[in-house]
Amino acid sequence: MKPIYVTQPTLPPLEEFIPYLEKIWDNKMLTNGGTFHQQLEQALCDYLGVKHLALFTNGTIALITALQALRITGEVITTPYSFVATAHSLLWNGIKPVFVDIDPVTLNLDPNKIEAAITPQTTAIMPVHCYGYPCDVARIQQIADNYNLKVIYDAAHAFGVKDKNGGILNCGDLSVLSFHATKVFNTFEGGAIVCPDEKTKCRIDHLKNFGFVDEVTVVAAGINGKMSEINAAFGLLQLKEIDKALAKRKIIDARYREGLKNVTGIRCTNVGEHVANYAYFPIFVNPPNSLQKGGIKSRDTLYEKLKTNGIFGRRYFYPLISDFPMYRSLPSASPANLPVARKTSNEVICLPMYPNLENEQVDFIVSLIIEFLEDF
Ligand code: T4K
Repeated sequence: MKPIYVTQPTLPPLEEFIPYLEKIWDNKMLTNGGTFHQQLEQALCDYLGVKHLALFTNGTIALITALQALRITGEVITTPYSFVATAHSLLWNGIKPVFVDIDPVTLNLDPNKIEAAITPQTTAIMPVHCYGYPCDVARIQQIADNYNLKVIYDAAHAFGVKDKNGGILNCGDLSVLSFHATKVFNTFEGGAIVCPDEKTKCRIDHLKNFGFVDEVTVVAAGINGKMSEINAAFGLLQLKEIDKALAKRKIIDARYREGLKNVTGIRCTNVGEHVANYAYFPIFVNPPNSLQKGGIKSRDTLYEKLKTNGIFGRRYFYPLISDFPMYRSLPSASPANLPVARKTSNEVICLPMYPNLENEQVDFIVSLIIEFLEDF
C-alpha cells in the first residue's frame, strides 16, 4: 500500500500548467516582480478580501521581513505551540522571544496570560492562528493598544479563514502567510505579508528586494525574498480550484469527526466549524491508562502503530518550540510557565488531511485508532 502522509499537495493537470510556462519562456522574465507575480498579488487580495499583499519566497523570510518592516526590537511575546519558524524569525532579528501559554480550546496564545509577560522591553506580540483556528484577535488588539505594542500574526495556517467579523488576515499590524507545498494553498514554496496600507507595502517591497528603491538607491539592508514567476504562475492556477479543495477538506473533517465521536480516549478540537479552513486534523490522544505499556506515552504508541500501517500522521507541534536548545534556557521556556502547551504537545497527532484523501482511507485510519484503543 502507498504511504499516506499527513498532507499531500493537490496538483492541477500538468497540461494546464504548460501555457503558463510558455508565457514565461516567451517573456523571459523569470522573477523580480514579473506579470504573474503582479497578477497573483491582485488575485489573492481579491480572494482573501485584503487591501495589500506582498508575495514572498517562503513564509519564514516573510516573517523575518515583517519584523524588519515594523522595526521590532527587544522582546516579543509569542506561543511555544507552533512550527519553529515562528520563534526563529525573532532570533534572526536579534529579538528575545517571550513564551506565553496557550488556550486549551483554540490552542492559540491565551490572552489572559499575555499582560503578565509584558516588560518595558516588549515591543510586539506574535500570535499564531494555529491549525487555522483564529486567535482571540479582539482581546489581543486591546492589550496591544493598552501597552502600545505591534501585533504581527503568523497566519501560515490561516489561508482564507474568517471569524464572525470577516477575514482574520486584516487583524493586527501585519499577517504572514505560508504557501509551502504542505499548505491549503501552495505555490511549491511561497508566502506573503498582508498589510493595511500602501506605505507599508512599499517598505516591505523594498525590503524583499535587497532594499532597492530604484537602480541606484538602497534604503535598507533588505533581503532577497522575492517570489519567482514559476511559483506565482502555479499559485494562479491553484487559486482556480481553491474553493473545491476547501469543500473537500470540510467533508473529510466531518467524516473523521463522525468516525471518532464515541471513541473513548480520543478528543477532536472544537472551535466552531464556521471559522475553519480544515488545514489540519489534530486529535488528542488521552486514554484512561495512558502511561501503561512500559511507560511509553499512548500518543506515541498510536503514532507508531499508524506508521506501521503506512499512515504518516505528524505530532505537530511536538516538541514545543521552547524545548529546542536555542530557547530552553529562557525563563519563559520553563515547563511551569507553559502547562497547557506541554499537555497539548504530548497528546496531539495531526491525522492525514488533504483534498484527495479518499473515504476508505479515512475509514481505515479511524479503524486503526479504534483498534488501538481496544488494546487498552
Ligand atoms: N509558521 C508556521 C506556523 C508554520 O507552520 C510554518 C511552516 C511557517 C511559519 C514557515 O513557513 P514556510 O517558510 O515553510 O513557508 C512542514 C512544512 O515544511 C512547513 O512549511 C510547515 N510550517 C510545517 C508545519 O510543516 P515538515 O518538516 O513537517 O515537512 P515535511 O517535509 O516532513 O512534509 C510533511 C509531509 O508532507 C511529508 O511527510 C510528505 C508530504 N509532502 C511534503 C512535501 C514538502 C508532500 O507530499 N509533498 C511535498 O512536496 O514541515
